[in-house]
Formats: sequence, C-alpha cells, structure tokens
Amino acid sequence: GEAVPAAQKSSWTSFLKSLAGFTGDLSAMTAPPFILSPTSLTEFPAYWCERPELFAAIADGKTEQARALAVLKWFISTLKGQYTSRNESMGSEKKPLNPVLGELFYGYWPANAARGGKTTLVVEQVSHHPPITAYRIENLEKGVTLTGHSAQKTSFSGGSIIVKQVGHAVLTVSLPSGESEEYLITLPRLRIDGLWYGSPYIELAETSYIQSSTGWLSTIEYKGKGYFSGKSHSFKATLTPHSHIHTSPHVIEGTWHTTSKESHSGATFHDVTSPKEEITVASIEEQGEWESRKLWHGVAKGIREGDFESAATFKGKIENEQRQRRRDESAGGTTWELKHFKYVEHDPVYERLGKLFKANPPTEDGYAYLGNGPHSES
Ligand code: 0T9
Repeated sequence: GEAVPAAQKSSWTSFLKSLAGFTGDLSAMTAPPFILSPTSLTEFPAYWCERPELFAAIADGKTEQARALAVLKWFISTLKGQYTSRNESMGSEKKPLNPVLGELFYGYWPANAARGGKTTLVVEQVSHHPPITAYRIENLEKGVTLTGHSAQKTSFSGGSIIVKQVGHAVLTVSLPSGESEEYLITLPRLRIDGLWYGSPYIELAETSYIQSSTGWLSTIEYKGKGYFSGKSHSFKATLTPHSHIHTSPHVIEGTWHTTSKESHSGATFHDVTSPKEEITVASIEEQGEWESRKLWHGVAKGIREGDFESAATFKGKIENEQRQRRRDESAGGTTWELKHFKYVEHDPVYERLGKLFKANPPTEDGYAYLGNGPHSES
C-alpha cells in the first residue's frame, strides 16, 4: 500500500509474517522505522483527562444516578483520544516507545473556574517484562481521583492484532457528606486493523463495565463497521440501577469518536467534536533523568527527524544501561523499588465491586498510590 515507504516494504512484510502465530509482548518486537512513534506508553494515561472539566463534573452530580451518568460521560469522552489520536496526529496508529522499568511521566491541567482545582497526573512504569504502567490522576479540590494500571496480552488473528487489555481503573469521588463512592472501570478489547496496508487503526470490541459502589452499573458494548448502526467506532451503553430499584435503564447510543444520544429523549449525551486539552509537562531541561521525555529525548529526536541510525544508537544505550542495572541488582541481591506505587496482589475494590457484575477474572492485582507525587504549584 501507499503508506509503506518503498524501501521498507520487505521489512514490513517480514514484520507482519513474524506477527502470525505470535503471542506475548508485542512492544518488545523490532518494527520498521516508518511505524515508530516518538512517544512512550507512559504518556498514554494522560488520555484519561484531556477533558478535565468532565472529570471534575463527576463531583457535581447531585444524586447517585447523576454521578454514575457523569462517570459514563467522562469515560466515553476519553475514548477518542485513547484510540484515535495517533491516527490524527501521525496519520496512523504507530508503535509507541516501550517504557523502561522506573520510567516516570508527570504533568497537570491547570485550575480554572469551569473545572475547579488543578488536575495532576503521576505515571510510573512498574514492570518491564511484561510492560505494566501504573497511573494516578487527581483533582483534590473536587475530590475526584483515578488510580489504575495498564498491560496488554496480544495475539494475531485474521490479519489483525487482537489486544486484550489487562488491568483496571478505580475512580473515587469524595462527597461533601464525608462519604465516598468508588467506580470500578474495566477496559475494552482492541483490534488493530489496516496492518496489511501499513496504516493501522484501532477498533474497539466486546464489552466493558463501570460498576459503582452505589449499585449503578454501566455496560458498554462496542461494535465496528457493519454491526449495530453500521458505522465504525459504534457503542451502546446501558446504565442500570441496583437490582432492587425499579427504574428503566438509560440507554445511550452513538459513535465514541463523535457524539451519542440518550435513546429515550434523543438528547445529546457526549460530544467530543470540540478540541481537547493536552497535558502541561515540564520542559526537558527541567525534567529528571527518569522522566519519559528526558529519558527518550535522543531516540524521539531521531524518529522525528528521520535519522533512524541515531535513534537506534540512543535506544541501544538505554537498553544496555537497563541490562546493566538488572545485573547489578541480581549481583547485589537487591530488587528495583517502585517510587509512587505499591503492588497489591488482590485489589480489594476489584474483588468487592467485580462480584456485582460477575467480573472475569474474579480477582485482579493492582497498584496502590503512595500519595507522593510531585505536587508542583501553579
Ligand atoms: C493504554 C491504548 C493502549 C495503552 C496501547 C496495543 C498498543 C499498546 C497499548 C492499550 C491506553 O489507555 C490505550 C491505546 C493504544 C494501544 C497500542 C496500539 C498499538 O499498536 C500498541 C502495540 C503494542 C503495537 O505497537 C503493535 C505494533 C504496531 C506495528 C501496530 C501499530
């Protein structure tokens, strides 16, 4: 196809061949230069808050039902950024930089009248084999936080990459009454299509859930071209109360990268056709050695400027340093210590809320936030 540069056609074909029958860690595979992104996966959790006013607005809901709807609206409104933004900024989905253990990404969205307080993001790469990214977003003035971790299991089927997302997120809202609500968020399955033509893009599939501690449950079904409405990026969400409350469910249908409507009233539910707000990040000069943009600077510059030899040299240097660090640790009988998170074998929120909708698996591990992010003032 047009998207693959002539000089990289054969390396793209052999990359695709090596994908067939592959299961495991895709991010560690070497891919041809044209498909490389200069951005590390540790930056991806920022997609959760590119509409910070929707995140903050969860706290303003006056009833359990209103807050459950606000969580659903915020969640749906993140999907465009999460799953289509590389196509918009770089022409297709690209292979992100594979974070090193201990890599960090910090940033914030400034406070303003519409969203109340400053919203901060702390990300840490908590595992390298397999890659696992932990994150925390908080708007403390509003009392809304999000804690989660993200990993992937990938396989290849029918010419597409199938990505099962492993991990979950927990959103908490602290109410003026002093009580708090929790929302367990599970993540959809991804299919990466368009590989043959060298212009990959994501379609979402199957079902994800948002279970509130108040009993409200959002069930979100995803469909691509040729199903439901026939359009790509379609979804249908149903918000149902506690089994003992008898009100009719909210049904919302639309396409997650544009708009959706409440089926009963026809009212617009979400609308992401307006611009989003990118996270504010310290300049590279101000960043520490473990911060993503500083750490990958040389590699990213090479990729951006088409100097892939230089990118490969910088990448090799990072990988050698990592290997040496792991050798030193095993020689010294030490292990790498996480900075902002603590590993939890069974996330208690997942176990408690997961039961309510028969989550599969019934238990999952997690990463608890230590509350020690760099809360730089603004
Ligand atoms: C969490 C998101 C995730 C991360 C990315 C599968 C993928 C790595 C994980 C799931 C975010 O909240 C949402 C969006 C995009 C996902 C990435 C898309 C992608 O292609 C990569 C994988 C590892 C590859 O790079 C596959 C090879 C590549 C040639 C295809 C472009």
